[in-house]
Amino acid sequence: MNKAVLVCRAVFPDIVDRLREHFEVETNESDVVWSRDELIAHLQGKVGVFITGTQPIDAALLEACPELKAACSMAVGYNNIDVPACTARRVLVSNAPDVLTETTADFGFALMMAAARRIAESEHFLRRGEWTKWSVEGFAGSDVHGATLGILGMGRIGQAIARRGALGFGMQVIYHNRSRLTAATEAELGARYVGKEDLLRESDHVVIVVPYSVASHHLVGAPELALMKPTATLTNIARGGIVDDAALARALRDKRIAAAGLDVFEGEPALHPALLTVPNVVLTPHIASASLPTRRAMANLAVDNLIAALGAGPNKGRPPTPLNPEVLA
Ligand code: 8YV
Repeated sequence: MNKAVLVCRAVFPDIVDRLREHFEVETNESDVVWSRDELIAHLQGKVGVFITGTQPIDAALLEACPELKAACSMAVGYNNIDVPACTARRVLVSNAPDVLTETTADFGFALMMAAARRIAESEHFLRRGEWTKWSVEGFAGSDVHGATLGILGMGRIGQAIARRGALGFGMQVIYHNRSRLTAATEAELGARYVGKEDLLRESDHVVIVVPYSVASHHLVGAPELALMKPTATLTNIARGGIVDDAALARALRDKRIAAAGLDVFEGEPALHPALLTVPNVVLTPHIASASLPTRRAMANLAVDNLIAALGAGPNKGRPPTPLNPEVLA
């Protein structure tokens, strides 16, 4: 009998068919968001699982699913996966880097521009039928071109945003990251390394692209917002929990900062209710990587990893983007 694998969420049928060439596949066509217990129940008898960025793959789940050998995610962020616990049980895990970098950077830039130029706020005004006359200061926001762009987190997506800012919009790019880029990369990007506090003080537009971890929880809260210029914007396309949403809603209400763009939220898909009451924030439902070609590329990469990790296909035993390649040894 073929090995059995599980696909946790509804995924492009033709991409799931690639798994059917090698395995018996259980899908979730109605796209139910399973609870942990439901996920564990569906995983019984499965050696592999296709996951997204939200299913928790941790020690307790592995304990309850002893046959599992591979968990392959279509997300680049993997804070839902306990990699050491997987390694300890010799479960191969993979994420989906690179394929979403440019699409996600496009979106981060768009969200930052929408916040700076008050696009969502003015559209809501128009839809409410409140536009009765043009006015000199109506929805006057801040400029993006020539402004100082502060990037918190300078991985692949941060660097792609830096290029857009420096090359496309003549921005001065500053960044803060756990590790500093090489001088050559800094020169190529036109980016200057600064401390976190200096970044918050100097930036006209702050964009957050750090991975979520205990260390980045509430990386930006009330004390950090207090350092920012009152004309500045804050954009978060990384993960909910990196920004203290309650503190941000207060800062937006009090005009401590001018505007924000948020694609990710603490406890999403729930939102902090105060965010819905402030007009100067653009809110989107975690869609930064959501172009059709990119979502397909992400799903295909997860499938490539799963097929190879389970010893099938042309790359058998050599998944392209493993997080714990040591389990393959
Ligand atoms: C995904 C993301 O849409 O890749 C990530 O880390 O946050 C998004 O691009 C989502 O997590 C896919 O599961």
